Amino acid sequence: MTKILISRPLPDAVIEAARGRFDVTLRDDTQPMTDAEMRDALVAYDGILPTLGDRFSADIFAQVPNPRAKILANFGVGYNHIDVAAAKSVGLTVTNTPGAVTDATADIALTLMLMSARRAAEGERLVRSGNWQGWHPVQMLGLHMSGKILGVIGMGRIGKAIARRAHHGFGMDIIFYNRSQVADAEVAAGQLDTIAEVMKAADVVVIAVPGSPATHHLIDAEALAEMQDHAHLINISRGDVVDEDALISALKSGRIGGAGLDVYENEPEIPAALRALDNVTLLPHLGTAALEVRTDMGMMALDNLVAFFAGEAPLNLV
Ligand code: 8YV
Repeated sequence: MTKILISRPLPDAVIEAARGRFDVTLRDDTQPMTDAEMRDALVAYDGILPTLGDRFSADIFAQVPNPRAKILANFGVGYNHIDVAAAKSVGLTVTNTPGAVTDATADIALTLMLMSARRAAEGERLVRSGNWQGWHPVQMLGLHMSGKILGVIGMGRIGKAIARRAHHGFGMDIIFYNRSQVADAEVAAGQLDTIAEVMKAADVVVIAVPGSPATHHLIDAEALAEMQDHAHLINISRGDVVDEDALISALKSGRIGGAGLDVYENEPEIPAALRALDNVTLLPHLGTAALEVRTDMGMMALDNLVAFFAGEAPLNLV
């Protein structure tokens, strides 16, 4: 029977379905795999279902040039933790789980947009502190989000789902930057030529590009400097797409209105300087954290494994 390693505990339904198809080893640890575990897994299993944080780097593959494993069926759409070119060079196929994550990730973007614009986390901290003195007309005034301009950086599946929600739910006008021309943005939306133009014009900017070496620090000090001083930056993609130090400076100096983050440069380490700021909302990478979504992601990863071992092309090749 085909031997599969699942690198983290997953929803029961996924494990059960996996056990019906494969000889499954479940790694009962919520922490990322160590280098040694990754090397051993490549030698001992036919397929691996890894996820965020399992850093299958070029180094790992260089140390296992003839792996028994033939597929890494990633749990999650983002696969920046896998060096795909190096994986392919030693004969591995890599798949991911797009589609399954889209709506939930867009929902978290909207959560952060509202939390940041309306100072929800700061307000919650105030209530919990016991120091709230009661309502008054000019207390904790935030940015009224309805009808404002949303700038989306990266108009892929998730960017479009965010734009739909913002436009139809909050009457926001949508502008966006995308590396290639987007023929169908699904809502009325203006594609601008540069990131700088979007940063300058938007009241809220959402980052929705995939993490990769090409998007590392795509949003740097220069890009942040284009933003209006009342504007908010939201990141639901990968932490290193935004230069975290530059963002901290922009927030500290009040250069921008606020930020909402679900992802960080060195998860789970969050700089103390960021945690100390009131004008930033910090979520612990909750993008897809709902049981049915995580189940769908697991089932999609399994479908990719099943297709691969049946000799078919998996639907979600990367
Ligand atoms: C996942 C995500 O839950 O799918 C992704 O890429 O960012 C998350 O929502 C997590 O990263 C596991 O892949």
